[in-house]
Amino acid sequence: MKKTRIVIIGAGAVGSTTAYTLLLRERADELVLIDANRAKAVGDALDMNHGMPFVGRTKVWAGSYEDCAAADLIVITAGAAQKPGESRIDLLKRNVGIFEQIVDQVLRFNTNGILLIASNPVDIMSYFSQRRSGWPAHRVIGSGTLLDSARFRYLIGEELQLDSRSIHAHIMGEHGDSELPVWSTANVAGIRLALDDEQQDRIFTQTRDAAYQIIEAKGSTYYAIALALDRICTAILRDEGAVLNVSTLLTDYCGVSDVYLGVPCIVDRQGVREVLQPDLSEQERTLLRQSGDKLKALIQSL
Ligand code: 6V0
Repeated sequence: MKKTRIVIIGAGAVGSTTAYTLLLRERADELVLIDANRAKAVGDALDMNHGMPFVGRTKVWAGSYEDCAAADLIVITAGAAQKPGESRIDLLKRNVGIFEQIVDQVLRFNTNGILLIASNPVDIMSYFSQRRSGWPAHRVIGSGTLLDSARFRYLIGEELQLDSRSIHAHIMGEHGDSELPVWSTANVAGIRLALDDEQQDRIFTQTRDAAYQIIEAKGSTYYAIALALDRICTAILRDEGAVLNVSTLLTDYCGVSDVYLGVPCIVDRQGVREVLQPDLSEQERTLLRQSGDKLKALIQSL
């Protein structure tokens, strides 16, 4: 039996927490950590290996790009992160430079895996990685608005005193300031949510601005994104056909084309098997187009 291998490039706060989450949940046979700061990757691998008697079978090591050869999934969490007051877009130029090197290195050793991008601005970094790699878009996936949708569902759950897993609600568009809440389809058991305008505004504002609040408080966000990345990895490795709000290349989607945005997708062993188009309201379609236009303008400015 072929061993399942996940390579994580960037063993910073997000990368190492993701590795630890995958380890605890025994998602892969092999986890490889790669970082420009090799000592950090070596230290993390050692630290996690010392926990093996408590968790079991996963092999973890600090590796090199050659290890990408046998990888089923390559998760990129490397690069600059937001500082207090910075938007995700402020990271663009720095992270494009870093991604040029990383994607080229991966391509030397792997041509048929799946790239899962988390570094910000995640939609543009995913678009860039797809273009640079030349891989089919279904195999280059961004974490998109999966985390934002989880924040949204959590906050709605708190408001209605319901388990967030029973809330069906989506954030779509950019993982960032132009994202939009899809209230028109949000439901519990097929019943529309009983939330007034004030509640909706407050919940969406808190969702959209959550990262700013956490970064102000403790410097970076990593637990929830690690769980979101674990969710995507699992959907892929177990061929689940799960519907997740990941970032994917859009073609004539509510009038949006040639840009990556977070939308509901069916995710399985192929990566994004199908892009789903919910029945959005006219206002939501307009907001989605505006989100796409914003990112396209930024891509053109590169
Ligand atoms: P961090 O803790 O600074 O870690 C970044 C890591 O990348 C460091 O260990 C660096 O050494 C490493 N690195 C830098 N350049 C390279 C390179 N060329 N090759 C290999 N490794 C390199 O940042 P943190 O982990 O907090 O954030 C990483 C990225 O994830 C940032 O761009 C964040 O904005 C982004 N996030 C994305 C989220 C999402 O929902 N998609 C959520 C949270 C953070």
